Amino acid sequence: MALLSILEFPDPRLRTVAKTVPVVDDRVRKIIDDMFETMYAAPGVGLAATQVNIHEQIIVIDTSEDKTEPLVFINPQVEVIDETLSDYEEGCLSVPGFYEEITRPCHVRVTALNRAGEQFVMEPKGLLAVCIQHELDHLKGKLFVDYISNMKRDRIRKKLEKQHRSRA
Ligand code: QAP
Ligand code: CO
Repeated sequence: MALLSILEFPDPRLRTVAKTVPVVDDRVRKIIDDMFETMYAAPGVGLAATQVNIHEQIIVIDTSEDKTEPLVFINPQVEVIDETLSDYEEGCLSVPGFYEEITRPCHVRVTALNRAGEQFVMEPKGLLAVCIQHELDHLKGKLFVDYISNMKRDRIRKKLEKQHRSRA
């Protein structure tokens, strides 16, 4: 296993649209294992392949309290079941240190492949539903800061750019 480095906003590579995974083989399972290691180490509750500069449709999530419920979503499709909106204070490993209330549909249906390449369906609500929508956005090159005002996003961008300069 290996720790992967996480791209940070406003890195333009975070805007890449991910490709469909053609076949779920050992190459893909190695990426998944490295993504879990990276997410748990952070620590985080969700990570999309885009964030580690791999532009394929792969998401890992674990929203459980004791970090014992790893979920893998390959080539995920999301449909809204209940359009009722709910707010959640979201963060992102690619936007470290910043959190904002984001409004999204509260109940979705997700169809995806698991790490064995088998199709499954889930109908999450609550944090898991939020997390899946957030991670699916990454695969489309979208970030949670795209939903907030330009002024707030610019402020976050400037602070992160300053941190990146002082790190270089
Ligand atoms: C996405 O985010 C998410 O700023 C996953 O300094 C988050 O795991 C979806 C993290 C909330 C729904 C609700 C963020 C770690 C982790 C930070 C994460 C940080 C350290 C974020
Ligand atoms: Co994120």
